[in-house]
Amino acid sequence: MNDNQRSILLESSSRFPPPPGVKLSYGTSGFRADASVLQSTVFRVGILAALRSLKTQSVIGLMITASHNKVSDNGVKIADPSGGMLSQDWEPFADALADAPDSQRLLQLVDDFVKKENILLEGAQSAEILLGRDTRPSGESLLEAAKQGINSIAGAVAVDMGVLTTPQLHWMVRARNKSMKATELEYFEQLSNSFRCLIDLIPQGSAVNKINDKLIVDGANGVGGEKLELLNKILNGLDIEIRNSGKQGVLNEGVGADYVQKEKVVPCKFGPADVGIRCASLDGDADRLVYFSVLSNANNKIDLVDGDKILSLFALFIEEQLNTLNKCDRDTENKCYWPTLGVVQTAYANGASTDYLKHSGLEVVFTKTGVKYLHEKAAEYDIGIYFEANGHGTILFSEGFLHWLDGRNSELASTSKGSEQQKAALRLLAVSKLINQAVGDALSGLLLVEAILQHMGWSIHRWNDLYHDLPSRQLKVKVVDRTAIVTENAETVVVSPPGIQEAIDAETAKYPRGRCFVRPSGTEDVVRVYAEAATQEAADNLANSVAQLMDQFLGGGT
Ligand code: NG1
Ligand code: ZN
Repeated sequence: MNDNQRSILLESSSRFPPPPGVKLSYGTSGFRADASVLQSTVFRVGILAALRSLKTQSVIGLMITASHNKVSDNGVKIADPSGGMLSQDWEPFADALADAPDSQRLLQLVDDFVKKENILLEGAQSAEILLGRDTRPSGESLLEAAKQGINSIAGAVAVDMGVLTTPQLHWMVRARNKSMKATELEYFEQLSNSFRCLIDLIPQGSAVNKINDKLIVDGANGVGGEKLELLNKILNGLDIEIRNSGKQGVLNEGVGADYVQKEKVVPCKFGPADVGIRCASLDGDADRLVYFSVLSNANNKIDLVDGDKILSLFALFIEEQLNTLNKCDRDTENKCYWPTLGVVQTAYANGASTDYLKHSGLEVVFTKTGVKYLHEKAAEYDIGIYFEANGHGTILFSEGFLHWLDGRNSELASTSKGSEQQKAALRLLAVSKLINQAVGDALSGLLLVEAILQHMGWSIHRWNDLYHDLPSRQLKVKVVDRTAIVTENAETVVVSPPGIQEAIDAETAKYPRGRCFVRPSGTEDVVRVYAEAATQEAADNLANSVAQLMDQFLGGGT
């Protein structure tokens, strides 16, 4: 590092001293904390993003959001060149940078790291970072801190893309690195064109009951509602009413996908007048989506249609199209190609969904919680479908399969244009364009759900009847040090501290169809307890008694 670069870094970092006593780690979804302590962290992530762009010689993304957390929190995460999450082998450097106690130590870390990674500084190469933020009031000044971090690395340029959903920013990074246009307009056009394509391919005779034509969307008072309003203007074929779009009401307070999924009650501004209507809820940065319908005579209770059921709907549709496409007759026998198809879940997936998917003949695999793990696993298949129960997920198509599919479609277009086989090929191609290949995206997921429901002629109730969820309960427990819990086997087994797993097993064994696991959250300072059992009361009891065990073993926090 030359003297000039050294003095720029020293000078700029001295303007962003780390708050004393705050130690952060790059968790399931970047750094998250109360917004008031994040200036220094975000500045340093700006430096990290610039180095990542120099190293990969690609466009990198930096998103400022704390998703479903309360409005006073914020966070920052990096989008890698593919549009996915930051490569895991850079996470320890991210942690070290964030926790460097002063400018000198920060400088030393950067110096050592660029040597180790052979990154050329001093402006010999250029770097470009796309910046986005959600609607949180703290976003603007944090974005400024990120810019200053980026600008303190010679040759790095920050491009402010404004207020975006998290998946929009990831999509833009991916598009830019494929030399495609990457504005919001292009994003909206890709979604609306591929949605239209799926609607135009709906078989004659599929008709959703008139009453179910309308969809009401809860925008979590965040960026998703705002963007859906824009997208809705260029869509046709959907009747969408948007509530909690952020003009009044507080972000994520009594609204949003996380609230609806965890509490299983209606969000604000929904109530008895909505009984029977198809409803959906986005989270604060619009990378999660759940559906629900309001139950009659049941105080704000809902029938939840969660990420597991969205996954099941997508998997059914994809399988149906593959079967149609590969309906071999004598002429085409040698043209059949069965892509590998895998479904990826976490331990939070409802046990009934896993049973359903397996009975449908699908390959189901499990990973640790956190999109980065699910995404990585799904990418091992020609078609990988992943979802967290909380509504975060997408479908990944391998380049090889898409290449084959494109060729097969052209062939069918010349030999049997308009045949069922060709339509199936076109549908799969449209799905690959509609669904966000970079990361889970509530807006594109919503359009795919809507297109499939219309294709099947299904109401939300018919969809929800695919299988019946086992009753479950999730609790958060404050403990002195959540990192004391160490897990294995996709987080289903606690290996340390000793004795905990045995105690959980003994509790679980008391309940028919009981299943329970605990893990430290990657985004909040809590231990999460998940329990499932044959009845709601049993699931509640199991969760409560395991929460007490956490207290006993780990000591209650403040
Ligand atoms: P943590 O806080 O690590 O449980 C939560 C979600 C994850 C994921 C991340 C990122 C649950 C139980 N956990 O992680 O699935 O979505 O947030 O937003 O929903
Ligand atoms: Zn989110």
